[in-house]
Amino acid sequence: MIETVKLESVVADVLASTQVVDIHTHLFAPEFGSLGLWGIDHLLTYHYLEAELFRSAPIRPEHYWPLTTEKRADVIWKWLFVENNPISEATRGVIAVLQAFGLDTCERTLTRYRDFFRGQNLPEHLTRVFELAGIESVVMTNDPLDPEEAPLWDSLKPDPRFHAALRLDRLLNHETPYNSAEARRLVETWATRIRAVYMAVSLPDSFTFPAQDRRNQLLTEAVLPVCRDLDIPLSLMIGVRRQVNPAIQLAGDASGRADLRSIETMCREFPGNRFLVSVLSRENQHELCVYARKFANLMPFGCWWFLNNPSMVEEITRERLEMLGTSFIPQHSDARVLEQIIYKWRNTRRTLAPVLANAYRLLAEDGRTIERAAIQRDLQRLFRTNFYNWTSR
Ligand code: RAT
Ligand code: ZN
Repeated sequence: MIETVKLESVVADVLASTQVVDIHTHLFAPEFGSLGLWGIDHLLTYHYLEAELFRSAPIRPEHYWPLTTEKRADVIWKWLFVENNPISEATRGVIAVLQAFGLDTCERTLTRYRDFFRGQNLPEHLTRVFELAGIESVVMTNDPLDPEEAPLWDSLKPDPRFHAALRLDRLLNHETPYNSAEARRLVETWATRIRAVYMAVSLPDSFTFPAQDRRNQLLTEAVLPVCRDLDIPLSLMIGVRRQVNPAIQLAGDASGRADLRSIETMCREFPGNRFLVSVLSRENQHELCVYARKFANLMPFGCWWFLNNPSMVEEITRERLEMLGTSFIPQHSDARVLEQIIYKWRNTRRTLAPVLANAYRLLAEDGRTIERAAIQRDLQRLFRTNFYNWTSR
């Protein structure tokens, strides 16, 4: 039995030793070569930091984009790390990564950091990064219509620590020549070929289902039947408003509240399908939990993108624990640059330890004896087996 005052340190300890599955990232296995980003220049030119740059530096987007990646990284370091204190979540993350490698975090220029990353051998570095992050495996984002990525699959077999996920944004959100039968063949061939653990699409806040549009038709006639036949979930990431400010490129997307009655309809009308769902708007979080209580084929996951900040993660996870127990997946990293998994998972553990400990404290106060083994079982479920049970049935 654990004394109440020790709960938080026991939870933190169990969390630290739980090897998580990172169920949504934009990372690539090393076999994909230059598609996989790592190192200081990519860490600094992450679009979360680019959005912050234009608020703190006297540089306009049209003068930033023509620069090389190294020059962009120099500008970001100067304005967000030297001229200002890096206290935002995304900037602090870079500091945490440097510290994890034992580097001085106060350099005025990037020379030493560049030397360090240039000196790393990728396979060993990758293993070290996974260890530092406490990660067992990650899920990539694999777009069958990406002209750079698709041909690579002809000749490669990814490192088994990287699972594939078939991303359908181009197919479902862009104009493409595929009719339903062709789309069905495309997703079936690709999901099988890359052994996709799920299919995924990001959707605008205006997404409605059912509706008389091409996206609905392809979902109903191609994507959902193939997911059901292959027995894999469909991941819906809802609430992104793409390119509200195109001048800042990838950093120019925003969020909006969606009507989650679409989720209700899909879960009810397609009981043979499973849905992983993440919503980008804070205002949609509670109703997502309500729908998850109604439909066992709905798995809420992650605190996505603008929600991956301690204040939001704390609030959303507390609500999910209260409403769903351990039947959800608390977080994914959305990392685009390898080393980001170090800080993103460190922050997740740091934020969630007190939230989980508080749930156990309340339970202890209400009369249940809390054992370490029971905490271990819960955390395994939250961070690993909810995902495995949903994807490898
Ligand atoms: O969080 C991000 O990096 C976004 O740009 C998106 O990639 C988002 O996560 C997505 O998968 O659409
Ligand atoms: Zn993403």
